[in-house]
Amino acid sequence: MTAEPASGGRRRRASELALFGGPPAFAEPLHVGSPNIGDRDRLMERIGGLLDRRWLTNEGPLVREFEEAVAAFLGVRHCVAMSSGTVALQIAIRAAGMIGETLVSPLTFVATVHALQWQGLTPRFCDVDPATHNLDPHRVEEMITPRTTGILGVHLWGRPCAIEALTAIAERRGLTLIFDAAHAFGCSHRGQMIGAFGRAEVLSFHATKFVNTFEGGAIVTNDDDLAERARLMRNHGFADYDEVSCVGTNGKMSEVAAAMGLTSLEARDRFYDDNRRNYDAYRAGLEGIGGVDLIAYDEDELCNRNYVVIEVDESASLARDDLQRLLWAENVLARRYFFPGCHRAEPYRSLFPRAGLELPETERLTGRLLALPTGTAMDAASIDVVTDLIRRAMAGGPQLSRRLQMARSAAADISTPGGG
Ligand code: T4K
Repeated sequence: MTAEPASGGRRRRASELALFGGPPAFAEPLHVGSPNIGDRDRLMERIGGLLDRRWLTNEGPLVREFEEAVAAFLGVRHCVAMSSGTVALQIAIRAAGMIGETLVSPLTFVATVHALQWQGLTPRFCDVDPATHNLDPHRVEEMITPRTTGILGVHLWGRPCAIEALTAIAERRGLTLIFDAAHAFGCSHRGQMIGAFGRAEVLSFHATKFVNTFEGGAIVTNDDDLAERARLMRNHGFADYDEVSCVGTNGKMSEVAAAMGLTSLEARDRFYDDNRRNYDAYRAGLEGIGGVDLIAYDEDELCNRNYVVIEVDESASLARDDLQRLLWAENVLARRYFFPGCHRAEPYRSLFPRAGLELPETERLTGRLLALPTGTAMDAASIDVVTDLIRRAMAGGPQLSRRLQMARSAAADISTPGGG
């Protein structure tokens, strides 16, 4: 499936924008995170097989095959598949024996931080490097106290953290280092696939991810003991029939999820290619628009480019939120990932009301970032329309800003009791 521009790709004047009453540029919504889907026949064949076997979950053959395929692809000894990336994070934290205070980036999906809190740890928000959007190792070093026991790095947008610097800090200061690699499946760092760094890395195979299992996740690690503990914990602690060896939960991946995972994995070359094509089309289309910067990926590394993210800075003639409003009216459902930052989400906002003061880069970025639709559902023609909308919006300048302001006031008026 590809997106269908409703305007037939025709360039539109500012007065024709949907926000001001024109028809939307796209008849159907374009989603950030629209799933990448592999070969349907192969998927149906696998689903037929699991139904015939009557083996639906609990370490079935498809899950084992998926785990082996992921471990081989990443060049890592163990892959322990889970029901979601969130559960995989929770189990990784517990299986690594983490307790106490852990330094974590606030510029991430809230699941990263919730996993620490859920396990009874205390997240300590540490600012990011504005160039990479990942933990700034200098800030990490400065924030370590006698209570610090771990670091949870996030390879945001699939761009690797400062892995060497964080590893050196963790070793020197005796901290446990794990990575949230939810965005980074299929990405490499210095020629080595993400997955083998730190004590463990956690993948997400959610529907919106590069490779998906509908819902799913995994812990990948070269640590034999950690992998063994994680396997027990994901299945209620069962070491054998009737033998429970530790506290556990239900974090198992189902067979139908693994069927989707194997089928997605087989299609990964197409996913890489489509995302690369989309990214290049965005880069060409956004070229030269003042105040709008597309985040860059390292051309020397393997990269899934599953997130196309722009930074809209103060020099742009429209603010990020106005641009988003304008795009939504056109059915381009751009997302403000990860606004407003985890430190401003509950319970962290109440627990750490002053956290923002120590997070200037995060605060700045959460006001600027906008994720645009990509993935196999997008095509270059639709991206041309999207980038043209952005170009027009930015060229509309103060006049467009005023019209947006008027549109906002009118909306507020309507929602006010007694308003017109
Ligand atoms: N760590 C990081 C860094 C993460 O980004 C995530 C998840 C996790 C950990 C946790 O992993 P999981 O437990 O989820 O495996 C979405 C995803 O639900 C979430 O998995 C993902 N990160 C996050 C970045 O995006 P929301 O709250 O934005 O979901 P929602 O419902 O708004 O959907 C996202 C977009 O995808 C929408 O534009 C609609 C579109 N979509 C979604 C689904 C499910 C589709 O087009 N088709 C679909 O089937 O969190």
